[in-house]
Amino acid sequence: MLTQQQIVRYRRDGYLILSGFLSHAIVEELRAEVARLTSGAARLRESDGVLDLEPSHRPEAPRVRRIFRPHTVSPAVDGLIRRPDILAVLTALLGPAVRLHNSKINMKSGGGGSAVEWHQDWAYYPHTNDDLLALGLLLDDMTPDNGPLLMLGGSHLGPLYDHHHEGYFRGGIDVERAGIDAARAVPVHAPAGSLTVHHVRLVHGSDINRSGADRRFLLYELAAADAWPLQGTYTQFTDLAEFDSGLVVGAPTLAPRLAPVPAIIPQPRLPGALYQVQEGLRKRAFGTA
Ligand SMILES: O=C(O)CCC(=O)C(=O)O
Repeated sequence: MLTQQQIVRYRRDGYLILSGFLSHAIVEELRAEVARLTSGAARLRESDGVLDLEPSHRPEAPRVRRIFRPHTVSPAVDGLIRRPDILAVLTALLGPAVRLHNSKINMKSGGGGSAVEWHQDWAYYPHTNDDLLALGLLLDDMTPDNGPLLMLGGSHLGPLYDHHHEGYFRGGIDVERAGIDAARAVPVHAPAGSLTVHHVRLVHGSDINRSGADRRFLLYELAAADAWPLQGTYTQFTDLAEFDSGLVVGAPTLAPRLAPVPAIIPQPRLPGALYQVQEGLRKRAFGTA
């Protein structure tokens, strides 16, 4: 359960860090799932529907950048988001009905695993209201040198920044041009098993992994059930049954709640998900491997 103080802090800062929320046994179970899901990487020459590979990947030296939608291929990942203690966090922040629309595991391998350039998730998937958040589970400690998540407190209450460059949606913010003081971002330094929560409009990013060990981070993207995705964004579904099957708590609705929120259309877009889209950014805030 979240305290009233934590809820107030989330509304003010746009993020929470819940240190040591889950046990070591659960972290171990999920690490075993990561090992299972990535075990075929050595057979891949290029990314497929489940594994996104680092540019430096070679079949003889496999390097996975991201596991796409692990909740669809791992009962353990799907089950975790439905735990009563996690649902209590979600309903405290999003209301009584919550839908899971995506999940991912960012692998950030030791020795240069990819950075995530500054961005707002909202730029990728605007909805009719902004009661959306990402809930993250640290599968490894986040430390100063392994590319910890960086959160720019309060930025969820500010503007939606430009994520286009040279006529294409590139999914990243030029913080200098936007006048953002990125130096005041708070790094998540917390042990494996900790949870992070960040608001969909919060500016965040993370550097490459400069340590020798992996920094694996499981993220779930969640929405209030009455937030309806705008057409042509990164939230995709085939039909209403599939859309509603994402509900992790509460009842579905056919009545979207319309709020006066800013939006940009993440088009024209290039193929691929975040890392690939951001590769097109000419100016990068973080390093490349
Ligand atoms: O893995 C990270 O450090 C950042 C994750 C993130 O912002 C994303 O995948 O959208």
